[in-house]
Amino acid sequence: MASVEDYGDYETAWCPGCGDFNILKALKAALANLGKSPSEVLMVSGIGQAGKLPQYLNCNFFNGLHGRTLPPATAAKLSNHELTVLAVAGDGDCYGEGGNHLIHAIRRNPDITILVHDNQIYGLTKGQASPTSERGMVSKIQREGVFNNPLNPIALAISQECSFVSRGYAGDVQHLTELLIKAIRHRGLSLVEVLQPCVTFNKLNTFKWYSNRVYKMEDGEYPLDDRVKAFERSLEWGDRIPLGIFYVNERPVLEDNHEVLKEAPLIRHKPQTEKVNGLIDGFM
Ligand SMILES: Cc1ncc(C[n+]2csc(CCOP(=O)(O)OP(=O)(O)O)c2C)c(N)n1
Repeated sequence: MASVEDYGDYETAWCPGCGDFNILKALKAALANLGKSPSEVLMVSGIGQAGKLPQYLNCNFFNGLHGRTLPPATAAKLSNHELTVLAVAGDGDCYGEGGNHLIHAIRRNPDITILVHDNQIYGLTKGQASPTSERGMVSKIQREGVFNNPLNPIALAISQECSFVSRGYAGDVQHLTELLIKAIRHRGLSLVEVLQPCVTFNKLNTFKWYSNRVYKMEDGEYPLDDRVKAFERSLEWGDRIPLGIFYVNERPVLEDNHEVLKEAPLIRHKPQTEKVNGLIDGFM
């Protein structure tokens, strides 16, 4: 049995009041609820305030380059598919620098969960607009307001038949915990997009702004494998912002396609030195 305490309680470098605290809280609660012990869990992150999250959890973690969260997470899952692998990223990290990796991870469908702290700003580098910043939002750099269209990550993920697509809110820990439990349990790539107010640099999308808009969709409002219905719902943004599971698409996961992984995780296979040397000799 695992408990929230097993995941530790560390001092953080986040600003007081940051939405990240509640995401950490929800994640610990979800992992404990699933009975996952820290040794069974691997967190992978890139760079950013969101990317620091694994450093505040007592479990295995790998901290890589900005935007490169998904490739090492996928590689780790293929090396030891018995691990519960979570990739943690900010909106800049996952949708900007790492946007290309997101698209290809969706195609490959490894059994990992992507947890995106979407504060609609680059937090660590002090408040430049990100791919999800609203048009017209004034930032320290975009003095006349953002010109570009924001990315809709939920619509993007559904359009590419991502295996599990959901949205939570850092202002509702209970709901986010439930979402994370379902996402981690789901076999296949699970996107958990979390609306996460940045209290220091995003003065537009505040806790109050979100709390006045978000509402929870009920599971079963429409069949969750109905891509067109899910897509319609994903376009809802403004006065009302839906939270919950948008789309579930059961499809083969990356690990299942590799014969060699059926015997045992790669890390338990004996090195086949002779065979490898033979292959190398063949190229000489
Ligand atoms: C390739 C690369 N580009 C830019 C940077 C500079 N950089 C570090 S963190 C960051 C922004 C992080 O924003 P986000 O991913 O949204 O996470 P947050 O800090 O808001 O949680 C940037 C631009 C970098 N380290 N590497």
